[in-house]
Amino acid sequence: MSDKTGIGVGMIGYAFMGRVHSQAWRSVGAFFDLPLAPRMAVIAGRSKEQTEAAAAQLGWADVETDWRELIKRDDVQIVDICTPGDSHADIAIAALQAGKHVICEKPLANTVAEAEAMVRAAAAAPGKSMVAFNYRRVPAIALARRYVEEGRIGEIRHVRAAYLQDWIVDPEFPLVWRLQKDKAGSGALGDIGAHIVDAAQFITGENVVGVSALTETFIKERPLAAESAGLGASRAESTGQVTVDDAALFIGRLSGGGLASFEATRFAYGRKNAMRIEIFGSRGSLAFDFEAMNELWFSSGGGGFERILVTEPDHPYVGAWWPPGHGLGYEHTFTHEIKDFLEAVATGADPSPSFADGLRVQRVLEAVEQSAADGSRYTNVED
Ligand code: SOE
Repeated sequence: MSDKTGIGVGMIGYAFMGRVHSQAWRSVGAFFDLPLAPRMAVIAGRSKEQTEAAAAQLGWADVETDWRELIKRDDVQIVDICTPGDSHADIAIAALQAGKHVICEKPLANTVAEAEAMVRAAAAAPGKSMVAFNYRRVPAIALARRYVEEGRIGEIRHVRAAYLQDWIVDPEFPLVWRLQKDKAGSGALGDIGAHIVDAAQFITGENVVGVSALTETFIKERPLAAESAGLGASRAESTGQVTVDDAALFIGRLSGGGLASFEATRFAYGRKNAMRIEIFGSRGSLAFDFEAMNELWFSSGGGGFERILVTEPDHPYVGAWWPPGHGLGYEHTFTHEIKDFLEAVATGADPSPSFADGLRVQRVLEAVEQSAADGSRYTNVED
């Protein structure tokens, strides 16, 4: 008989993030020795039929079609928010005020104002809260953080970060919610740019304190997704305006005096999920590419970079899984963040990254949008 204390989980959303979070809730207890045993009590979605199918496929015991009913339930102590950003604030604040613990997908919110309200609610609530920047839990990125903390990199001079995808290069790709500002808040900037801003701040321990930015929307009109096009809609009626950025490029200063460059684009044809970061310091450098996520490259200056295969038992999180050399994947990073969240809930510690960390990222995103909008630092090159 397990002596673990059970804790009920209610998840809202069942698309990509819902599926990968479900994998984390299912697997965490099998690989990590935790004081709490999560029970996958209920999943919520608007469509009863689709939510019931998701519950059966993903392992949830019950369903709700209104998130407000989910957060009222006595069998839910943790609320896991896997919805588009336009609902993060409403759900998280209501769940915290109902005394629940909350883990919320990134970006924390669609605006700084929403993120500030979430931080206030978290500070006033008994429950614990975390924003799900899962790349902090890639063993190689956690090892990079360790190297910086150990002083192996020295003073940070440069951060070069890029998050390159190509899933919307086809102009016929439909106008999904991620391409609509009212739902997503922004485009590549908030979706994948948020990850590299957080990763840069996490690894270096410093903040981005100022930016100068360019954004662009390459394809400005797209076909509406079939269900929203309407029967018999003509081509003209069945398209919609893209209201977010397709790409955001920005440079910035770091709180320690270094310089940073960031690229977030969904038009890097051939790059599928290339989240890359390089840290150049006064004593050493680091390089990481998620498309080779079990490797970290380190240089202490002399003979260039050495490859570290981050699969040793003393590397962050790795010891819970497989023998050296067998490697981990994208889904393991979510199991790691759920493990850390459950440990924090069990011990009363504050989970990291906190909602305040999420607000810090939101402030950078807002500064990028302001800079790109007024173009104040952009100088035309005369012919
Ligand atoms: C974008 O398509 C996306 O799903 C992001 O929303 C996730 O945060 C990232 O981990 C993978 O790509």
